[in-house]
Amino acid sequence: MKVTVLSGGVGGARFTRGLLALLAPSAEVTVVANTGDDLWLHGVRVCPDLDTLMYTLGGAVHEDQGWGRRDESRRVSDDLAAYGLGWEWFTLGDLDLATHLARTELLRSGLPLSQVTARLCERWAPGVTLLPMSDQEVETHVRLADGRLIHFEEWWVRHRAALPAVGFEQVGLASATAGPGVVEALRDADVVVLPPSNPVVSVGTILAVPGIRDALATTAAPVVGVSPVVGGAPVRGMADACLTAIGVATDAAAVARHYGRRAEGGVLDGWLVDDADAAAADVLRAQGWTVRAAPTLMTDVPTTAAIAAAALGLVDRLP
Ligand code: GDP
Ligand code: FO1
Ligand code: CA
Repeated sequence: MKVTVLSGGVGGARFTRGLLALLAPSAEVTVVANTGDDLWLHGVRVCPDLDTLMYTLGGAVHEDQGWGRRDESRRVSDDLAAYGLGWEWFTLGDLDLATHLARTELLRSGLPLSQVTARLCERWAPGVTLLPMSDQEVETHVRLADGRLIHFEEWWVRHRAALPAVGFEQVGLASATAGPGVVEALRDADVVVLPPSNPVVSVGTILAVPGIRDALATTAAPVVGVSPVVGGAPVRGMADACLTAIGVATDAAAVARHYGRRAEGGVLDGWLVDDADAAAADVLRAQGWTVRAAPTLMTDVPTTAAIAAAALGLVDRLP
């Protein structure tokens, strides 16, 4: 079975880990990763969601943080701070820095990000084909209510998304194309999954890359999603601030409508919500949606495998 997942960082990576536990070794899983969080720092290219996916699926992630490496240290970061360089609120760990140095060296040698990612994955063996959404640089910036435009990571990490935002701009999007293998991975999949990732700055950014939304709308594969909002709130992080910035309510039904049903020009065929949102499921079902309510808190790998099974199970319920 070929499954293609559109993923941000922590949520998408944890979901994919469960999906692999459910399907391996028979399935071929391709993950199309958001690269809108990416940035240049100290002259190295940092790709947060690609790295969270690679580390999580490669067994090296700092589990509690959800990003960066286990057994990390910060000697270099602290010493850079002594020079007054970098962002004191954004730590590049010593081991993590090796990944950024390797990636930057390979990029400087002329390899596109997709080939660089494949090369880094030779070490980590994530068990999936990990594809950047684009080989071109696309960086999410946040349009603040006061008119300023700041990089997503500054808004998210420094300000914890507390500065009122009125929108997001993917700088570089106009000249970006879908990365190698991405459209094929959507076209040739047996199922496409939108995991519990940030619907605005992760999945939304991927869908904004020219060619990707069309591939999703036209693929023969059923497309199922898992709500990243439970009981009217994000499970972790500040996706509510992202949804509010674009005028979408933070609830499981509103996020589904934001993605849209494929029969109405959207991207979803089925939607999995948490048991806490059974009422939202009823509302959507009454409007023709194929929806299921189940436990969706990814507390451990077996639980997440069951969530992945519930999501894939939506395919059997499609009209
Ligand atoms: P990020 O890049 O680290 O922000 O990770 P993602 O883009 O993958 O987004 C994480 C999103 O998934 C957040 O909006 C969370 O609310 C949601 N999420 C995280 N953990 C869970 C979970 O266990 N269950 C569900 N349903 N959603 C989750
Ligand atoms: N998140 C933080 O909250 N604090 C950090 O200092 C931090 C450093 C960092 C370094 C490399 C990297 O790949 C990710 C890092 N993150 C950090 C996570 C970052 O916020 C991610 O983009 C999240 O997934 C948010 O989208
Ligand atoms: Ca992210």
